[in-house]
Amino acid sequence: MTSAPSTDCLFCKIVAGDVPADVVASTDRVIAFRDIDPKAPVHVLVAPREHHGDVATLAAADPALLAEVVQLADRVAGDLADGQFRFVFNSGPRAGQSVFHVHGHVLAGAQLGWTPA
Ligand code: DGP
Repeated sequence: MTSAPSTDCLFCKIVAGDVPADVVASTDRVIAFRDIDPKAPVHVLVAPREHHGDVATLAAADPALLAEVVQLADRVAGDLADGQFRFVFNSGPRAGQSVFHVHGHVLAGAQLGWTPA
């Protein structure tokens, strides 16, 4: 998938500031904002500013950028919770992906269950 900004992409619009979001942390290349429909006391989405469709595509195109995404997730979990967190990438509609701009879900702030299916 392309890394060009997509006019149809919700998260490209959040990166551009065209759609409001509660941004909790950011770097030159990565942004972290609260999920609109939280599933845990801390539920933050961490995404590269560049458009890549899913995590495997990002890993192939720019592994250093994927590492930056993980590093910002760790920082968010330390800043907003106790540093312990689950980091989930849904990849494909059957796995639950609904926004096709790669993002990891930081879930933290509680004892988490393990019932994905
Ligand atoms: P996924 O289903 O893994 O692609 O995750 C997409 C997440 O994006 C989902 O948990 C809900 C969240 N989301 C959808 N629309 C918006 C929005 O406009 N703002 C924010 N902050 N989150 C959104």
